[in-house]
Amino acid sequence: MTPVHDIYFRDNALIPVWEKVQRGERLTLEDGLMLYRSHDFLSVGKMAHAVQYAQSGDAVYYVLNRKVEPTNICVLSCKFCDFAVKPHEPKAYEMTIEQILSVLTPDLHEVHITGGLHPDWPWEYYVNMMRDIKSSFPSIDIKAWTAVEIDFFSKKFKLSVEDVLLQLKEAGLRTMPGGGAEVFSERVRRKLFKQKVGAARWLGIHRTAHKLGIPTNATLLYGHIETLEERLVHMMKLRELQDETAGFLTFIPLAFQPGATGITTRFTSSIDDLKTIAVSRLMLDNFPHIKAYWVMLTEEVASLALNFGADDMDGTVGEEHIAHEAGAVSPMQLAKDQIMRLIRDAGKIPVERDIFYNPISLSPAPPASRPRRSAAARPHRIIGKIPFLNCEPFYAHFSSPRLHLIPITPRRMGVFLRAGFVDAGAISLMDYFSIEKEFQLLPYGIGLKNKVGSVLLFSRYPWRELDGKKIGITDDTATSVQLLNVLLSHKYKVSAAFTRLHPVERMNTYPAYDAVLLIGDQALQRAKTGFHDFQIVYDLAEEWHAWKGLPAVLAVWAYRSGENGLSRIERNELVETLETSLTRSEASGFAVGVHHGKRIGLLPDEVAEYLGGFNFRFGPGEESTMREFRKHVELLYSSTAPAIAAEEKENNFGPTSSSTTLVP
Ligand code: V47
Repeated sequence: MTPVHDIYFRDNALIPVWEKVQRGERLTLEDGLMLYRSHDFLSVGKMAHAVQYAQSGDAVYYVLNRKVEPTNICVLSCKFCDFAVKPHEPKAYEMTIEQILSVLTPDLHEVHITGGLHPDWPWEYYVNMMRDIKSSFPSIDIKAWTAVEIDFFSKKFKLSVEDVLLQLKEAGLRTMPGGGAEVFSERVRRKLFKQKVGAARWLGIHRTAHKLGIPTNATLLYGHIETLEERLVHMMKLRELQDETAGFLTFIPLAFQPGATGITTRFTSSIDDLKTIAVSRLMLDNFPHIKAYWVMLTEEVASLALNFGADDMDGTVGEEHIAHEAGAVSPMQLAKDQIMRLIRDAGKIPVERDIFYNPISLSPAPPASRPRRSAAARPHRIIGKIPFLNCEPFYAHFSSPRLHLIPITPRRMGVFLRAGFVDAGAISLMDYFSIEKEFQLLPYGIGLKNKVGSVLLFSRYPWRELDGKKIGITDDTATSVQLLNVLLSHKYKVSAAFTRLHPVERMNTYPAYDAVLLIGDQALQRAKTGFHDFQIVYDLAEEWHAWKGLPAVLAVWAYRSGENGLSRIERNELVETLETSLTRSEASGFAVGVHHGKRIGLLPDEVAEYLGGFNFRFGPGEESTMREFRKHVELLYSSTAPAIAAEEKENNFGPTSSSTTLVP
């Protein structure tokens, strides 16, 4: 897939909007209207696709999931809803927890639970449901309860929203779906769903969830009586909350299925569907993902949407009732193979994910029926893309028909390279040490000249007082953890207990720790916003540099060699692509990172200063560091082999790994 940087506009009025997007400037309501009203809808799609490509490369995410609607009995009577019924109606149903468990299977990674607001069920039913699912199916993560349901629980059971969420979280809830938002317009609410929560309450509940470490999704129900302005105001309200909390994972435009409501008799047009995907990708510049929900869009439009800004296909779903009661023409469920086919048809790479969008497996190969090709003629090579600002210069102008970019966190890169899912990438130095026999180095990587604020230890104590203390460590990369380990053990001669931070815990305030190690974007964000209880901030690159007189090295570029590895032509193509991207990024004064910087709250000057502090091209200094660092790590390994082995074991594909204690 070629990135769309140059667009030939048929509607010149779009050009200033495109220039704004390229400069990383935020779009206004008027810009949104211009995008919606333009006749040049293919250019709007190309703009959105370029933004999507810059964020998620060629990846399109799907999850093996099952939708469960425990009941259709609902105390509300929203005019647009064909799903809800009253208890006496023949179609009314209620599922017991046993019935819910009976539709789940261990191969799933997510269950999506939402349904009617039942008048009689007790609070224990909901909490026990979470607990029983988690204990019966540890590999299934739970996405459950819309803000409307949380509001209902809070009022009915006289608990604060915070208590409701905390009890559900404690019982196993991981994320919340985005339903119930409808359109944030009082006018529409009064007409179609006047008993339901309004914008302020919906947003307030999601804000609370985010603060408690529960990421959530957001939806927009469009294609009924709302105006384009109302759709855009809705997006802008979500964007505002996302600026504050960064807790939204994905945005899902839901195409209204007319059913028998009489509100409208028409399904939304495919053009409106694709425009809404594209406009939301462009307006919601701080949302990581946009979902093409095939259940409401149909398979065909969902597949098209993957070239109009969407990078998320939801999942296999199982049974779905809300849209199908309203006449949705899509199948009730999609098999994994069919989802992968729809993604490949769009020219993208299917990436199976867990509930937090961590990749579980990649399927780059063409369908099995195709004849085998030699390694040299492989149609795809997968290049891992570390989704941190400090790696942006490698990918900002990455353009190659055969080299496909897939975002992979540093922590998973080693695993994916080892498993053969990925052919090359910037890999954590520690991971490289464990796979170096099958991989070759390229003269690129992430080296830190001195102090750049990319690997930070936020501490309540000075170095020497950290002896015996508890340190929460990033689950992002092994190298920064071992760098900390080396500094503690060999420079300061102290020993602390490391506990891996749970991914959800990252949003919290970490009261249980004496110090916390964060890297990359997270370290940057925390350094900027401040971390109340951690008064001291140590920059580990600065510490290493002051100690050794050498740059710190976090990651190295490596590619698979040997029989299944990159051919010489492919290797050269990769080097050329990286070199071009780096050169252009440097020449632009690292303007390439502005967009990414914006997403994590950095100004353009701060981005340029930050990126200017790295060595992306490696020379003798980095090589010396690699040798020196290896010596220190070998010394650590020889004294702490069992603890490190435990960490390696945890480095698997599981959905949510529990924390492991490492003793340096
Ligand atoms: O809130 C109800 C909508 C939502 C109709 O978070 C209808 O990953 C279309 O929120 N036509 C529930 N939509 C579904 C939902 C959802 C779906 C998939 C993924 C996620 C996620 C969330 O469905 C309701 C309402 O807005 N809805 N009736 C209808 N006739």
